[in-house]
Amino acid sequence: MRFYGHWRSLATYRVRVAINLKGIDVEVVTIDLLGKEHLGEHYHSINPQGLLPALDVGSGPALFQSMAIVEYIDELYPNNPLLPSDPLGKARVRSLAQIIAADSHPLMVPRVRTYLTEELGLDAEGVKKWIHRFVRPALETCEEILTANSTSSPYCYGDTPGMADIFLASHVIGANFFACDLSPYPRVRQIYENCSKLEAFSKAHPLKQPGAPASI
Ligand SMILES: N[C@@H](CCC(=O)N[C@@H](CS)C(=O)NCC(=O)O)C(=O)O
Repeated sequence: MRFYGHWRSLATYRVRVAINLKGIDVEVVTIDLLGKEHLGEHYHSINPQGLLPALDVGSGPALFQSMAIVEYIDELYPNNPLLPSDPLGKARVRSLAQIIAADSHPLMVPRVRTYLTEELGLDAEGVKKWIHRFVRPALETCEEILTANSTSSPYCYGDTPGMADIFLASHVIGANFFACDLSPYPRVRQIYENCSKLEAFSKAHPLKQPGAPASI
């Protein structure tokens, strides 16, 4: 399988963690997000949406959308399951992941930030304010849900890391990139710290990828 991504992409990070948790080998291809390579003709032929990541599975069109890719990998490689086996557990994990993937992350992606600065004239402080405005509600909701679920489990659901943890971790990393104060979210921070102790998560961190700066 050929995996298209970029160090700066949080959605790429999610799939990278899933690949690491499953212990599978993929060919990694970097698409230069900062140089706008994802908007070029070559990448359009791989993912017509022009977004990272994408996974070429060797037959038919590549897969895109991190959640679909993570679930595909999970079904293909049943070791270290990323979703619970029961329908209710699955729905709970997907709900939490969607809070991040569908309702918060899309408001902080490069195309939105570019529009805010280039079309609406916001400066860096204005963009940061915007991002905090939309990152925080997801953190607040996750904190509330995860505290109500259980505070004894090391991860979002149960005793092993799964898809909810992957998406939550991507959001914490994004919040850190934009200097969002995480102190009001102790349960979220605790789960993120637990995940970060695992090599699958730590070695997938955006700032540990080739081409990434030491800090942002
Ligand atoms: N919902 C998509 C999000 C994909 C997405 O927005 N990716 C970002 C990087 S994290 C991207 O390619 N952005 C390009 C842009 O905004 O121009 C997923 O989960 O895969």
